[in-house]
This record gives sequence, C-alpha cells and structure tokens, in this order.
Amino acid sequence: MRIVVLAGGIGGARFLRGLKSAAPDADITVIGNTGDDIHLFGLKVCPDLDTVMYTLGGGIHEEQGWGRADESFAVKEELAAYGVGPDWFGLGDRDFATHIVRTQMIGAGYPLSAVTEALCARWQPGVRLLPMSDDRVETHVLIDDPEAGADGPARKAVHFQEYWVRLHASVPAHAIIPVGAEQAKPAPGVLEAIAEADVILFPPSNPVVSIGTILAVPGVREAVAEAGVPVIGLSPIVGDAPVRGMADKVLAAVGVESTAAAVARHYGSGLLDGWLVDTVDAGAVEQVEAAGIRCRAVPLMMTDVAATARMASEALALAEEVR
Ligand code: GDP
Ligand code: FO1
Ligand code: CA
Repeated sequence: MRIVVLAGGIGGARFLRGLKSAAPDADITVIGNTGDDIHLFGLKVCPDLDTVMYTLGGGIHEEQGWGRADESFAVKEELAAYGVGPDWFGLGDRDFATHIVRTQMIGAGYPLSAVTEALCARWQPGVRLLPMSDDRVETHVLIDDPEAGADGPARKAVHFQEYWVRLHASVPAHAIIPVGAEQAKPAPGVLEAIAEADVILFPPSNPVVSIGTILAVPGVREAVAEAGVPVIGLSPIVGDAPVRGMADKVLAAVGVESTAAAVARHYGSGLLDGWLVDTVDAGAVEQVEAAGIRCRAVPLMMTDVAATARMASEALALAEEVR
C-alpha cells in the first residue's frame, strides 16, 4: 500500500513512527513542511524536515521533540561570546553539522530535495521524505508593532520562528503569510506520489503553519482533492486545545476556532473524506459528519508508539470505510 502523509514537525514525526509500526510493509512518502525554514548564521535550517528525519532515524531529543539527543552547545556559547545572535534559537553542535552539510550542498547547486535525500542516507528514516518544494517558502506572521510611530504602519511581519520561539505566540497573530508559496513549485516527486497514493493522511500536525503551508504550494491542494483516494485526517486539537504548542493562536489568525470539528470544517469535505477526533470530543462526530466528512472518535494521544500505532490503524480502517 502506498501512503502519502503531509507532515509538520513533532506531531507529524511522532505519528509517522506509529504509522510505520502499524503498516510495516507500506510504502510511505512524507511531504514535509518547509515554511518553518530559517537562515541563521549563514546556514539553512529546516526544522520540520529534520524533526521527521531525526525522529524516524533514532536521533531525536525525545522529551523536547526537536533537535538532537545528547546535544552540546559549544558553538552557540562561542557565538554568544562574540555577541552574534539570535540567541533565542537553540542550535546544538550535532544539529549544526546537519545545517552545514545542507548549506554546503545547496551552495554547490543541489536542490533541497536532493540534499534531504542525502541527509536521509545517513538516518534511514524508513520513509521517502520529500520537501514540499525546492523553492524558498518562508512563513511570516503579522503582529502589532509596539514600536510603530503615529504615521507608520501599526503592524509588522516577523518570521514564524521569531513568533513561535522568541515570542512564544504570546501576542495576537493577525495573518499568516507563506512568503514565496505562490511562486513555488512542488518538489520533484510530490505530485506523482499524491497521484499514485492509495491513501493520503493528514497527521495531527498544525493545520495552519504545517499542513496549511504544504497545501499552499500551487498544485498540492488540487492534487490531494483530485487523487480519488481516501484522505483521512487526525485532529491535533483535543478537548478544544492543542495537545502541545500554540496552534490555537495561528488558528485564530485564520478565523478558525480551536475545536476538532472546526479544524475538520476548515479543511472541508472537498479535501477530507474522514476525520478522527479524540474520545473526549465524541460530541463533535455529528457536527463533522453534518459537514460531509466521515468521523470517528478514538483515543488520539500519542503517549507511546503502541498507542500511536493504534491511531494509525484507525485512520487506515476509516480509509477503507470511505473508499
Ligand atoms: P511542529 O511542526 O513541531 O509544530 O509539529 P506538527 O505541526 O507536526 O504538529 C503540531 C501539532 O501536534 C500540535 O498542534 C499538537 O496539538 C499536535 N500534537 C502533539 N502531540 C499530540 C498528540 O499526542 N495527539 C494529538 N492528537 N495531537 C498532538
Ligand atoms: N523550538 C523552540 O521552541 N526553541 C528552540 O530554540 C528551537 C530550536 C530548534 C533548532 C532546530 C530545530 O530543528 C528546531 C528547533 N525548534 C526550537 C523547533 C522549531 O522551532 C519548530 O519549527 C517549532 O517548534 C514549530 O514547528
Ligand atoms: Ca513546524
């Protein structure tokens, strides 16, 4: 069975670990979000691609969910001693090596998709990991500008990582802008994988800045909608709040309530055939089905690989039900 998964970072990566366990013989292609990517110290950092690669390859910092296990921070300390920032983004020494290799290969002319394949040759994630695009797409967030003068614009755009990591999404987001998305082309293999899939899954990734950004690459949303195979999503919202992180802040920016039903309606029946909500949200099933999306309530907490594998099995079972 060929499974395509549109994935962000931690939510996507942890789900994929369960999916691999539930469907060990499946051919899994992951289309990864690159809107979180940021250039720091002259290096290209791809947080979501790396989170998937390290998690499936056994190199992830388990508790943190991003970055490398057994990390040290000598380079970060030395940069700080030079007064060279930003100091709010924690790049570890082991992680730096990944960004150096990536940046060097890109400088030599390799597209990000080829670089990702080369990095995965080391990590052997057991899935085909494709960036959504080889073109630069950078998510920016429109916020109030506390330093705005009386005549200037009252708002400013900051990089997603600045909003998320430096500001902890503590100020309202007025808009989410995937800069460059309109001009971006899907990376080689992306549209082909979607067209050849037997099932397409939306893991419990951020609906706006992870899956939303992937769908913003021209051609991807259309390819998913027209693939003619079941498209099944799992809610990242449980009990009217994100399980982890600040997805509620970016959902508010696009006018979507932080409920499992509202996220399903946001994707819509034109895209989604099935939606899994957590058992605490069983009351949402009827609302989701009223929107034309088949819905089931099952435990959706990825507490360990076995529990996550059961979630993946439920998603695949729902796919057969709607097929
Ligand atoms: P990010 O790029 O690291 O933010 O990761 P993703 O976009 O892939 O996923 C983030 C989402 O994962 C958050 O909105 C969380 O609510 C969701 N999430 C994290 N852990 C769990 C879990 O155990 N169950 C469910 N249902 N969602 C989860
Ligand atoms: N997230 C943080 O909250 N703080 C950090 O210092 C941080 C550093 C970092 C370095 C490499 C990397 O691949 C990811 C990193 N993340 C960090 C996570 C990253 O910002 C994620 O994109 C967001 O958590 C949401 O997707
Ligand atoms: Ca992300």
